[in-house]
Amino acid sequence: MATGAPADGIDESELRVGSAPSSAVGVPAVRHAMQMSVAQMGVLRSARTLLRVNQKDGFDCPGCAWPEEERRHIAEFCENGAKAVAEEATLRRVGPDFFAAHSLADLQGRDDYWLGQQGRLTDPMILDEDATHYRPASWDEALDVVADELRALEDPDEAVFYTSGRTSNEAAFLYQLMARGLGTNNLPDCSNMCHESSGSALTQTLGVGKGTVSIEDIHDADLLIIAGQNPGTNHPRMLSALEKAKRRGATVVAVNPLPEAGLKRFKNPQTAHGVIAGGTAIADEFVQIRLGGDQALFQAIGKHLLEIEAREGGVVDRAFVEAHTVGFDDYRAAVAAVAWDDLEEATGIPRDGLRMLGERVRAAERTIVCWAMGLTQHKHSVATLRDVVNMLLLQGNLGRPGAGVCPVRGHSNVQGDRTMGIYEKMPEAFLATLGAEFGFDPPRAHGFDTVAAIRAMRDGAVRVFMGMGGNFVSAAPDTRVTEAAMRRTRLSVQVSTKLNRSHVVTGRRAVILPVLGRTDRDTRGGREQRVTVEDSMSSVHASRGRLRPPADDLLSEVAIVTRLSARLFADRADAPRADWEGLESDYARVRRHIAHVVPGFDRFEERIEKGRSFRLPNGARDRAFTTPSGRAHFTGNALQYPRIPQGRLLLQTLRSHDQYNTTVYGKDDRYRGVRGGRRVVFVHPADIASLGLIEGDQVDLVSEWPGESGVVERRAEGFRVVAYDTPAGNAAAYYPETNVLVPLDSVADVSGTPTSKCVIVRLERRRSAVHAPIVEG
Ligand SMILES: Nc1nc2c(c(=O)[nH]1)N[C@H]1C(S)=C(S)[C@@H](COP(=O)(O)OP(=O)(O)OC[C@H]3O[C@@H](n4cnc5c(=O)[nH]c(N)nc54)[C@H](O)[C@@H]3O)O[C@H]1N2
Ligand SMILES: Nc1nc2c(c(=O)[nH]1)N[C@H]1C(S)=C(S)[C@@H](COP(=O)(O)OP(=O)(O)OC[C@H]3O[C@@H](n4cnc5c(=O)[nH]c(N)nc54)[C@H](O)[C@@H]3O)O[C@H]1N2
Ligand SMILES: [Mo]
Repeated sequence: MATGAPADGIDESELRVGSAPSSAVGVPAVRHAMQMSVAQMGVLRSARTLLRVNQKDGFDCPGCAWPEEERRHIAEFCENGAKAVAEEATLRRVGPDFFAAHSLADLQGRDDYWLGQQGRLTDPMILDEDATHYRPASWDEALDVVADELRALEDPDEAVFYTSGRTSNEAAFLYQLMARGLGTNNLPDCSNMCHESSGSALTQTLGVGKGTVSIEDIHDADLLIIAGQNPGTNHPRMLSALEKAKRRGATVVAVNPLPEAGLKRFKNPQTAHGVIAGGTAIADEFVQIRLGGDQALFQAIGKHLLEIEAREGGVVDRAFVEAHTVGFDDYRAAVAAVAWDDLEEATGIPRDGLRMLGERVRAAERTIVCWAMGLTQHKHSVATLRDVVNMLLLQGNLGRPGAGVCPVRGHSNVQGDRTMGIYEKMPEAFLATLGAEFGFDPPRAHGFDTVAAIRAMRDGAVRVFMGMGGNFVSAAPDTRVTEAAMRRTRLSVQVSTKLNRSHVVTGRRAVILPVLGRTDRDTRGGREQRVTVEDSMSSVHASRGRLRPPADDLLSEVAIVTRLSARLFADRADAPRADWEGLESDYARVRRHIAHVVPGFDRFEERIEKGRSFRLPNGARDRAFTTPSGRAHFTGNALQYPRIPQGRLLLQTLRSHDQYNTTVYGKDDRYRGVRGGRRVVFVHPADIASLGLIEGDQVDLVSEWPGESGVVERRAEGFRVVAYDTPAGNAAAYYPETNVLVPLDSVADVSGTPTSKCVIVRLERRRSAVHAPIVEG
């Protein structure tokens, strides 16, 4: 039985490595986006579709969660947003014929790229026990199979309801209601693997687990620190905002082990300036930090500021600290105790450089720190982010214009899903209100997050796994363990737009429920419905799909959940009471319930009319901190950073320019100079030499993790070594091919996020290695 991303039979003979470009976006980006769009959906549909992205009364881009600018370009458009749209709006189809032609064994041998390229799912499909093929089913049969299995559970905690972050607010709200109606809080989500560390750190210190800045704040900041984020690929529209800030005089500092193209120079395809001239150099300073060195970096800045404060004063915003914070002394003691030698060792940056950065921060009037996965996917991520907050609090850089924290979210509605209650430990106030609204008693015991869910599945404690979108088996860590865990369930159910590995590595039985996507027209109860989403800056707005759906009787996520709920709860006295049919035929009725249950959504329907949006309350933004003390919390954190054993490398797993998480659009990574392959590992030239390798060698990546009875090894096979500008000792390779290396037990303290940016590996040269040269002259 095939396990893990299949390595054998993958042909990467076309792999070539050249030099990385010195700028991002520009005209080539538009050309690449158009090529892919036209290949997937033809010329007319491409034009019609791309003009609707992020326009008022259009649909929300399924790409990322970066907010729209107030004055929108005709096409509020970016290359990777266009690719995400094309991927969904494709004219290719996966229906009963496809499944008849491809056995499960055949599909298991394919990689994520091939699976994703096959097109949109059109029909409910069932995989019976021991069957070799999926078979088509009616909606009623498919939903009955799921409902029957859920009703047969002895204990509702034997079910797990996963959510990926594209799900609309309306669907997410009903989905969590269904899980809690059944009696479980087992609601893991992609956020557990993503920004959970941000949520944990910000809730503790600021009282709200979200960012505090608006897009205007970005424009108005005079110092922007972009740490652990690759916006040129993953949030390209953010570059326009950074460009605007720079035109107003802002300084941008990029903190990253890799010199990412988008951070170096940005050519805005929407301004003549960007196309004709050389574009804007985005980062004024590039701080090439060692993997996991960020806590040290922010401590160093804080230490510098406090040393100057002690000598000359005038650095710390005393009035703010006095009136709005607690814990200042703890923080001061912690950074006083840390040695400059350790800060240098952890960051790889000499103390002069650290102090110069401290001077930049000291001189700035308004500072914002933006971050993404480079800061959240480490063992000490929560402590790192607490130290980000500490640094900002010193100068009162919270709750005033042009200043604050900006965790840049991934999936387009991941933040909204959490607001709607997709969380294994929602607070009592939410649960009580939910119970009152629907006349039932929601469970209070905390549920499983993603890693806990995998453990429970592995141990045979879960009988039904349901995924509302996403690709659980590929996105989760420790692929072999996760796949075996999935196979122990009795039934796995995927609500999906496209085929992926979670449809072919399944429970004993499996159901595929195909679903409408963000771009598809959604007609229910005789009228066109819209849904809502929340962006990275807590702004909520409507999204309405316009395209003809891939199949006529495709259901929406909302309809799938209401129909399942009706089946689950019709004859149960202790279940939530709702008019399931009515909710399906009019999503405004779902929004009315949301308005009653979720704080900040009063007059919901009215506030999203005519393309309007509204921002959710955020105490920290107004210095009304919603912590128990009513103040922001400084914290004293011991310095942590990864130690790399002799002869080993520290590996980060990251995204190429040609993928959306586990959806691989193509095998190029233009901004890093890679073409035609993904099984590459980026290594510092000195490490290549000291490990006795040469560039182009084929190696296995072997991770080492201390288990109960000695070191446990995990292996990802057949990667070509590429010399790259990364700190010595640090390496990088693509996700999800490398998820097989991330041990399930290697998680961040407090948040439980898998440490995808911090895996100790050794490189083992393959004996039957391929030696064809890959480097272009
Ligand atoms: N086109 C496209 N857009 C996307 C996605 C996609 O896959 N494709 N995914 C979406 C999702 S869900 C998310 S969460 C976001 C992800 O957005 P990113 O977080 O930008 O994604 P990654 O590719 O994981 O990149 C991590 C970045 O952090 C750097 N880094 C790694 N470790 C460290 C460290 O220890 N310190 C510092 N300072 N930097 C470090 C890496 O070099 C890299 O530049 O993007 C979203 N948008
Ligand atoms: N090693 C490593 N692992 C990681 C990461 C990393 O950086 N390194 N990053 C982590 C992060 S940040 C995240 S967010 C997770 C992502 O984890 P997931 O969100 O689970 O994965 P995706 O690849 O985004 O899911 C793609 C699938 O979602 C389905 N889909 C797309 N649109 C829709 C829709 O509108 N509705 C429904 N119902 N389904 C839809 C399609 O079937 C598609 O195949 O992965 C995590 N895993
Ligand atoms: Mo994410």
